[in-house]
Amino acid sequence: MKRIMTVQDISCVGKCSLTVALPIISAAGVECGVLPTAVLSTHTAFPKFTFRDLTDEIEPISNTLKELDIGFDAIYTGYLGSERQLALVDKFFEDFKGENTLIVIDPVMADNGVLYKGFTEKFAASMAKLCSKADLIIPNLTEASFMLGIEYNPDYNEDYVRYVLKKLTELGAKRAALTGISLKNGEIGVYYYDSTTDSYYSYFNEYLPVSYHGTGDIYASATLGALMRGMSYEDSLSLATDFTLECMKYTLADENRRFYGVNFEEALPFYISRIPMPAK
Ligand code: PXL
Repeated sequence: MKRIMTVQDISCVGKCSLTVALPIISAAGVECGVLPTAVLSTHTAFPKFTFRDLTDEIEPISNTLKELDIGFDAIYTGYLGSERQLALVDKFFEDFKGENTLIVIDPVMADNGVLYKGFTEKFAASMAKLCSKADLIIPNLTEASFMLGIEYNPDYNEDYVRYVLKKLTELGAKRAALTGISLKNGEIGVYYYDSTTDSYYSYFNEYLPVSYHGTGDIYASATLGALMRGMSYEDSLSLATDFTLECMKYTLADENRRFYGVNFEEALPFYISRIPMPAK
């Protein structure tokens, strides 16, 4: 069985970061180690929240795992809260990157043209540097724009999306997938570029005129789970697109839905049904 390590915060309530990565990656049949970078009462879209930084724990935890000779088939990072954390995660990559260890970075920091609370353009530039180490990065167009230091352009066309993807891989990441891309009315999905083969791939599904928190984390977790189960990059990204849509449909159908996250739990059987089963 594959084992991965995911490095991101844990928000006690809010359905994002570790509270979605752990169940989704486990549902894929992959052991999910967790390195919590901070504990928050909720994610930062709530009107108030506590924030306990755990940066000082990262090094002792990684040193001890290293001494125990514990390795990982992938390292997946999500929401990281400071430049110091980026530096420690960089060191974590160096310490744990084996020949076949996949590095997947979701550079969580912005959406709809604006940075989330607490993030700066300087942080975005440092995140871009970390992304140079990745086998796959999964930003949205806002995050990609901040990392490239270009203006966010919501009126994009296909040529522009391809240009951004190429620029992202020129930062050093082998592959880049842009999420939330819509080139036709009524459709939304992913556009992907693999610099190792100089090839593009895109996949779209139904656009729903709603926006829910945490779907980026769900998307990245579902992609990683599928990749670890031997699915191709293209198939993993497509499955994550379909799964995220299912999560949103279950949420819309629930008259008691929470305002802060999606009903991903109800869509897990759909996700599992599309993952190749292991041999016994
Ligand atoms: O979903 C991304 C995310 C993760 N973790 C925390 C957040 C956010 C987005 O706002 O606040 C703490």
